[in-house]
Amino acid sequence: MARASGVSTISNGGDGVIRFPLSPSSSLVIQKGDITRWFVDGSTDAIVNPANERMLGGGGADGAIHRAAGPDLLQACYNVPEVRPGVRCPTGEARITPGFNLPASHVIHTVGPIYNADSNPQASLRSAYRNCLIVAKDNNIQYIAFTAISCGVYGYPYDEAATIAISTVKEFRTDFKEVHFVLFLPDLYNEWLNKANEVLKD
Ligand code: AR6
Repeated sequence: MARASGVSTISNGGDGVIRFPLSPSSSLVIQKGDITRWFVDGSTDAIVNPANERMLGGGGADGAIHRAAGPDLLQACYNVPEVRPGVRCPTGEARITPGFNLPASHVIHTVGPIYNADSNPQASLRSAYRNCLIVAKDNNIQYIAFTAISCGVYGYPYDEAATIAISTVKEFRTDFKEVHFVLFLPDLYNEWLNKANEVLKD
């Protein structure tokens, strides 16, 4: 099992589940796995969907989340008003819907930057994480789980994405009981653990 070092961590004995304290009342949890199966209490928990601006499903995690949530999620997405033709959620923003058949109670949809097409991918990625956390707070979410936004189809380099993801979560260190990263790929999981050790050491 991967081991974190450098900051105080607790493993709960699960498969690669590593916990980093963010504050006396809040933890960052990094784990391997499938985000569609993640939940904590089914009422104050949310998973983050790395969507596209249309917000009507797609491939990658977005496709998996829609399949697991069922057709009501697509209907709820249609009901999110367009801000301009074909755009329900501009890059860097976030929208919330129920989770329907998912074990988690809510889905927060966000759109990360397409790394090679965005004029400032760092700012857009930070904005995506930040707006998810703001929307979560506004909806009394206590537990939130992210994938690695933009690190699949959208081509964001893992190293830079991990630094932005973890440093943005750190800004909200007292606002949630737990912030999770549920990572499918071993390379991403290892990158996130390394960066959590670096970014959370002071
Ligand atoms: N659980 C956890 N992580 C997953 C899962 C899963 N079930 N499935 C994929 N990942 P991506 P993006 C990881 O491509 O780069 C869609 O078509 C995956 O390994 O889902 O933001 C949307 O509709 C990767 O590390 O999102 C958009 O058009 C991470 O999730 C576009 O892709 C994100 O990869 C968004 O691209």
